[in-house]
Amino acid sequence: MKLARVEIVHLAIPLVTPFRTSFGTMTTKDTFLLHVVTDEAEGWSEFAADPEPLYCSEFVAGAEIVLRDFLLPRVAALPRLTAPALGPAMAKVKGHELAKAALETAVLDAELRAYGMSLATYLGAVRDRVPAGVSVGIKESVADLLDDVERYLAEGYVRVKLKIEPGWDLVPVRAVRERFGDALPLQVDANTAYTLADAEHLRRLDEFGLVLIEEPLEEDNLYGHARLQQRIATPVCLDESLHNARDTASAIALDACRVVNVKPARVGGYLEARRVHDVAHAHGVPVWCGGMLETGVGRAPNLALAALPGFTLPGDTSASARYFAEDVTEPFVLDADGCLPVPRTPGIGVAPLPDPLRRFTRTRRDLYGGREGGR
Ligand code: OSB
Ligand code: MG
Repeated sequence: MKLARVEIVHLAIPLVTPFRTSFGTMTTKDTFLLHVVTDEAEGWSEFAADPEPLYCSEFVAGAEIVLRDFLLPRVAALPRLTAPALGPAMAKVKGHELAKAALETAVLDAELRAYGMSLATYLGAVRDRVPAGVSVGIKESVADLLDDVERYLAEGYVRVKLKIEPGWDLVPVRAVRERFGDALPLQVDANTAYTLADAEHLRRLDEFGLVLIEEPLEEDNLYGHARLQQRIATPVCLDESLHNARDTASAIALDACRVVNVKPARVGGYLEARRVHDVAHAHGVPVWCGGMLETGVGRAPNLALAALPGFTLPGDTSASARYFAEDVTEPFVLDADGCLPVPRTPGIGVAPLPDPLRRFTRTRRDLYGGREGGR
């Protein structure tokens, strides 16, 4: 394939309900799609981070510059454009995994469309549908939280994740356990809000039989997570700390993580995400697919990944209606067993619908080729 044009499409889509975590509150999904045009096919992807670097160090405006000035010139210079060539071509640019993932995914979508192969088949999916969990934000009151969890369970979600932070942990977890019982698969996510000094406090979560506690400590503290794991029975799961397959292997070897949350964007794309899966699976460590409140463009490829054999726990990929009244793609809908279908048409299996795309678009610019910004 040959690269003809790369377009960036900034979107803002209102969330159906504000999503509060220990790092901030989101009311709108405000990000960009990448649209890659080649001589053979077109591809789409979604940038996973937000306008502010609060979940991770990357952010929307910074990623646009990184793509335009550092990643696209290297990728455009490839003699043959193919997704597996992108990682090596971009390797000299340090970090910026989420920006790299966006470019690789759009190229992979185009490449697989040209071949007529689905991403699920390409990655090695073994399932046609994947069980859906739901991530529930921090609420104003426990009563509000119980109402939300009740509604999600009625909709069919098979496991619940509660966002926690100091001051919103034992009480909401106890309330959900008491109301919905011990059989509910329940887990928590702190998004780095605690320190190792909180170990005794976090140990009090052990009595609730949680599936896992996600990213309790600092992003760059594998050692601290290993120390914490020695003091608590709840399995530690890492999200923010894992940037590639190698540090996943390190974290497993240190016993800093007994469960792995794979977010393809956080590890630089689907090819590295598959390697993360392979490393964890080879060690018998359960893997699940995380989310970033993606539109359908970001959710579709996550469903393909979550269909791999090592994904033995339900992930955070929820139905479209959990996020948006209207999505930019055809909506994903839960089936009667609380599962979402794995897209099976070529590439990522979805593309933005022209009408919602137009209405949710704030700006479109060419980052490569086209009329502006071509080089
Ligand atoms: O830490 O998993 C996280 C959303 C945005 C940023 C970080 C996280 C999350 C979620 C929601 O927990 C996952 C989803 O429903 O997409
Ligand atoms: Mg997380």
